Amino acid sequence: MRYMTAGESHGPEEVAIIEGIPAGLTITAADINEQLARRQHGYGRGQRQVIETDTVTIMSGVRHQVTLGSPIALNVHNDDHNHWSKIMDPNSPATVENSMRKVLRPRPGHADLVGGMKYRHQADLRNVLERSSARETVMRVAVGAVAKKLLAALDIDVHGFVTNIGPASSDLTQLTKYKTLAELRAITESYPTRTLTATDDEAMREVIDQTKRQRDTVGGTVQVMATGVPAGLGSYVSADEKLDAKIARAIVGINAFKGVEFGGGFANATKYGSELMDEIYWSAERGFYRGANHLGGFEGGMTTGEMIVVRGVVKPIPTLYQPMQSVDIDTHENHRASTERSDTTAVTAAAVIAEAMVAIELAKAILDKFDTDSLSRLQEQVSAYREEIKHF
Ligand code: EPS
Repeated sequence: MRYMTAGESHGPEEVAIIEGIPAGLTITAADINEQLARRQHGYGRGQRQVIETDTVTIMSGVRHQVTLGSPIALNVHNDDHNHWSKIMDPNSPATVENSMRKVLRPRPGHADLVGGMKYRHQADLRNVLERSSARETVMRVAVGAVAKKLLAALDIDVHGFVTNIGPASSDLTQLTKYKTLAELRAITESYPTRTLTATDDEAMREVIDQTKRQRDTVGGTVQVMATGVPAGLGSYVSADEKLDAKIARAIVGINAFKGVEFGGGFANATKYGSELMDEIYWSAERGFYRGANHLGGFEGGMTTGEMIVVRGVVKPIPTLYQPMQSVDIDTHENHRASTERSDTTAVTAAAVIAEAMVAIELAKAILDKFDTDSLSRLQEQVSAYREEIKHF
């Protein structure tokens, strides 16, 4: 399975093509739209989300709600394009009138300056920011929705939520209350900050409100968990086959993500080996299993069969209403950076995007190992494999 996205933030459409999804998977636009709505709704988003109601059109690869095995093409219209149709017009040459809203004062922390240098976009850094905008993540969530449907057909569930926004952290001890991700999902999706408790939600909303009053932005941390993942996805044999490494890349590849950890993560650095390794047990019902999950479901770049636990760190959005020191790329004079409309925080959306990226990497790993032509054959193979390792 592979995919590619295209689209500029204020261009006409966002698009994606996915190749390698087996035939026979039921998928509808409603399935995808449900995930797109989750990405849009979250505390701290800005005015753009009021303009957009992200809805997908399935252009190919699905017939009568079932995948054909051919490439699946998806698109999502940018409603805001109506306000930008001249500025983003692909067909007419640049004129004074359609080159308004030029960006010449790069924002520290954004791709503006280096992207301009790299692609020689000297006339207008908008040529950089339109694609580097996190608007593109709408398509990663759409692709992730397809991946999640495939995983659900194999009894694998994936869920992302918010563990921290600025100084407000969620109470992770609450996690032990939930036996399934479905139970956890019902809770975290009920809070506007997509976190674990009403108290955490209130504290996080207060941080966001305060940040907005200060005309600043704030980052945070998100956690993704996956259950039902069989042991042995990924491989130890080569560095680029390690599935935790692929997931790490996918997480840090999300706009504004600057770090990733698995299980106990960076805190493991202060532990002794005897405190940390997940001891091995066996029962006739479960086969091999672990007494704990400090390593987040991975050993040797392979899934252990325990829950996958991944966290990603999201930096604050670099577009500030109180812009920082920058330099005009035309005059080389000191100036405040350009301001664009922006969000106070996108951490609530980031949890949904990280969930999509983990789902995509898990789906790819499954399709690397098993049949990719037909869903029913894939299901047969995965269930035979589960039986085999249970009796190892
Ligand atoms: C973004 C800037 C804002 C966000 C956008 C990401 O867009 P605009 O400049 O149009 O206000 O709203 O995110 C989305 C549009 C989205 O759908 O998530 C940026 O610079 O990254």
